[in-house]
Amino acid sequence: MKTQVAIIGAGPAGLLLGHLLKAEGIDCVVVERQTPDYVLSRIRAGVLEQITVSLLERLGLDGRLKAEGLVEHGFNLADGERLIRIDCMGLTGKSVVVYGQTEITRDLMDAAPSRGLEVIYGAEDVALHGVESDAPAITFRKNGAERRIEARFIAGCDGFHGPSRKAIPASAAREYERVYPFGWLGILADVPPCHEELIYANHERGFALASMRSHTRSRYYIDVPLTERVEDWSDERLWDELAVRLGPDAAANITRGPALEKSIAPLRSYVFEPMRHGSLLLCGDAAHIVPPTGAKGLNLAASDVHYAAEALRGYFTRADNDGIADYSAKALARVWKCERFSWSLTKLMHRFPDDGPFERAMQVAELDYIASSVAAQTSIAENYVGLPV
Ligand code: RFL
Ligand code: PHB
Repeated sequence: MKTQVAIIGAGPAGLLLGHLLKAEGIDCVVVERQTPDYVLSRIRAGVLEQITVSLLERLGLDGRLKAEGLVEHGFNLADGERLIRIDCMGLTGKSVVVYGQTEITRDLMDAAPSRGLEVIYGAEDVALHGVESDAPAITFRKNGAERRIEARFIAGCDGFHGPSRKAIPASAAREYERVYPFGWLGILADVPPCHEELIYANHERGFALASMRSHTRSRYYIDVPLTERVEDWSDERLWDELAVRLGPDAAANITRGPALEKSIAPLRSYVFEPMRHGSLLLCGDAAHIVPPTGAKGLNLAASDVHYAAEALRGYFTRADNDGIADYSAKALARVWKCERFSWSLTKLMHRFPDDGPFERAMQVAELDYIASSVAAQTSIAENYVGLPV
């Protein structure tokens, strides 16, 4: 089989790229290891920047997002009993939208057949070939049969553990990594949110986040040591901990309910350079990971895909190779700024096991400064709603 772009991974990055290319008349195929149900069962991001919303809008796939997404004009940083509101709309004129990654993926998946986007699920042992040539290929097994797709480009949208990044020789690459000494334990429940806006809390017992998916579905997180196991956290224990960490006002409004999902995700900062090698372009978590504190992972995947789609459009419709040549530098410039923001918000809002009184004093001083400075709040708001693409 031959196509113009072979896309590995049907997460948000792969599906968005597939739809954008199809909309430009560029031939592509998406190859995914898992089943559609498995992909949809992963509970992840919830906060969308304008770039992510506008890509769905451009594709005409924003119907449900417009109807069901919650527009958030601000969010809150809690420190003990103090709540610092970051008025994103007032400070930047922009907002974010709460709409689950699961729902975006579902919308993109559901629209694929009618847009002629072929997605091959259940592809085993996907391997990349000839990425340094102008005629790369991918091979895989599906229902026991060997398959091969020849393409002009491969888009590696296969997340942090996929094979794409590994197809780039170490001698041509550089990795940057920071692993954090805790993970986030998340709970999803069909209960109304405790607050109309998100609350990120730094409490002496640790971090907590109150988020949501709708007026009737809440998503909460606390940070836990990496040695912790989900089985040790009954719903009741987790609700008790959230009530303490989020502070008395939020606690008074928490509605408890049985967990629809509960899981622990490790926190990591990671960047792989370059994001293009020969005919292989990396997009999303395949090239970088941010700790979830800034709500940037999915949105960075969207901005990568935007740059990649532009570059591929230039190549196929105008025989212009400049976009492909510039893709890595352009994407990485934005990636590093989002890495910085996610890292700094993580440092500000978590109690690290090695931190002493000095580090805590620095957090308090920074939170005091943020509480009293419009400039500091504007800087946070500008990053949170999304830097320009
Ligand atoms: P994905 O979503 O991991 O999709 C990659 C796809 O590739 C497939 N794959 C393969 N396919 C074929 N062959 C192979 N060998 C393959 N190996 C893997 C996988 O099955 C999968 O379907 O990466 P993508 O598309 O780059 O999307 C990135 C986002 O998923 C991620 O950055 C966000 O979820 C991060 N994130 C958040 N981002 C935000 O923007 N806002 C948030 O509020 C937010 N909250 C979060 C988050 C991530 C979290 N976790 C669990 C890591 C909260 C959490 C808890
Ligand atoms: C979520 O709702 O899952 C969520 C929201 C904000 C974050 C991370 C995760 O920073």
